[in-house]
Amino acid sequence: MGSMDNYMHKLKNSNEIAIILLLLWLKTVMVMVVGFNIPLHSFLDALLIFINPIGSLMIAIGFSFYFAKSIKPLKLFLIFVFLTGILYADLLYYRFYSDYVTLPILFQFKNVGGIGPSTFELMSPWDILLFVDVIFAGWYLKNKRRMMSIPSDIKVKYITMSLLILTLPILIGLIKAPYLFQESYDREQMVTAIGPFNYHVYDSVYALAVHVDPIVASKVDTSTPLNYTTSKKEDHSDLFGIAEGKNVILVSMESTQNFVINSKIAGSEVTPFLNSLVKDSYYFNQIYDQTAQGKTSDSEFMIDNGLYPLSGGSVFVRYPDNEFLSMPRILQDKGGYYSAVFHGNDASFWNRDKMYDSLGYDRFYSKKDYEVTDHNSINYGIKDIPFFEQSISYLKNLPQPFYTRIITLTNHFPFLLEEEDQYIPPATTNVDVVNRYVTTVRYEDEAIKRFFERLKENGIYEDSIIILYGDHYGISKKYESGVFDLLDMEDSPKNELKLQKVPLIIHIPGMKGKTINTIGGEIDIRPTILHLLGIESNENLSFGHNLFARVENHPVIFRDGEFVTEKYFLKDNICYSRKNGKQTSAEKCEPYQKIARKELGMSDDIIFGDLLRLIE
Ligand code: GP9
Ligand code: MN
Repeated sequence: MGSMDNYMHKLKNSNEIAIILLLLWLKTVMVMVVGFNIPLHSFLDALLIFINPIGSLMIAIGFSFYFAKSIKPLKLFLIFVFLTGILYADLLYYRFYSDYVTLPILFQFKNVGGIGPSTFELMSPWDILLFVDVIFAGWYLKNKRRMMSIPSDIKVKYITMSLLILTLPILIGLIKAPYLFQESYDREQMVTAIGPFNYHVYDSVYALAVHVDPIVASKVDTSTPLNYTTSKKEDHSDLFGIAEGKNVILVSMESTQNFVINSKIAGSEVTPFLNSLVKDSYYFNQIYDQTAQGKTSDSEFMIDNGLYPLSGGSVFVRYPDNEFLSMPRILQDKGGYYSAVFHGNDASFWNRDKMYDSLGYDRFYSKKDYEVTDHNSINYGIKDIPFFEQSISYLKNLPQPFYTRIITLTNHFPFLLEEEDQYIPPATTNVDVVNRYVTTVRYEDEAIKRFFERLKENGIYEDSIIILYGDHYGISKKYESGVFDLLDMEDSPKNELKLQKVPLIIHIPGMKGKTINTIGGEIDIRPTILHLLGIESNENLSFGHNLFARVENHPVIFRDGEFVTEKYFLKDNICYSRKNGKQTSAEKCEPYQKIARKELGMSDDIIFGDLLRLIE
């Protein structure tokens, strides 16, 4: 009779576990399918999504009894709330970035303020559905005060079973994507295969483990990337050395996408100045945003170093103590250049103050160097017009030749601007963010126009080359429908790729303009500048290519392992023809995927292992 009783109790106990597990499983699957929009291309995809949360949820729920004699209802409830919280945080982050949170990004929130005030905007009334069962679970568990003991043998069996269930989707995931772990930067693929909870565990272990690398790295580790980068095929163009000894002024145009160039809103140009400038400049109209979670700082990192950004977090925040063969160093070394950065935000944002030291900058003009008032600032800080005005007074006194980067700020999400600063009215799509975006881009355009005027007035223009580029997308996927509406384009993979383009304008006073449709990315900006300055660049450990003679068929690689070439592009792990935007056979993309894996892997090794310190 006693053992029957015991059995009944155990069954009852497992009921609580089963109910909590069921609720969490349902929510996770819902979030994956509805929230993350994970594409279900095959039966395997569906199977994976259904089974991959079970093992990790079981293990987590088990913490309600592993260290006690019986299930602790309060602990069980707290675990339930905690996991629901993680799911919701993932969902909010995904809504804005179309990406998954990584451990490093959590640490960099202290530098970047997270998604801050915009978080509220990302919430939806439907989200309440994620929380209704919390009340039910609380009520249900509250009435379960007396829990029976769970003997150790049951615990062992529970853990063993959980681990087996955990392994199953990983094995299936590996069958589906054999490079799952080598391509762990493809977070979409990871989360689809192993589920959000396993992914967080993997990501945390990975982020902590890579810190060990520099200790074991030695000179031999540098040979692979060194051989690879020095054997890059690079053709010279007749522009080599055309700007030798000139000042270099790079203007980072915050969140500026290529589609704004030459587009009109109700008859008014969004970028009248840039539209006229591209006629007198080398305008590259097929340049893709390659940044990842480090946003602006990732674009800065690529331009100064010719290395890829990290998959998780910003190099500025994670590896500021590394040694770098940066642009300021090369230019100082080969041309006696003075180097400076101008940016109106706090010096510590993106850890810039620290990183600029490591990159070898002579001077960083940050917020404290500007006169910033309530009236002349908005959103992240000083508005672009007063920012450029005040920057000029510093710029004109710099020792020449100089290498400077000027980072604008006003055209930043959520694109706020007082009416008096709006040169065109907002657009009229059904997405407010997009409607405001055109007004802040137009303001930025005005600021750049005035900046050019000041450069001329102060005699800097003639002796300089000016390179303007969009740092990354401004309109995230969540709001993209507004852009499609604005441009009267249909939402398709090919058009999504189009929106990933950022403008790159290289203005050399006195040179005739040309629109160049070579494909490229931000990583190619550095070798292109070096080429114009007449500096051989392929001996430097960098992955970019000179855009004036970029080797055909070399992929423009994105941080998630996807890419674009002249003929093909890979999106959501589907291979498309670039010409007609139609799906094509996976084999067409495979050789490029291999190059992407190789380059991203080598670039990561250089950063994780701090390999540049080992090069003479
Ligand atoms: C902040 C500015 C914007 O200083 O660089 O940062 P972002 O969010 O675009 O990376
Ligand atoms: Mn930015």
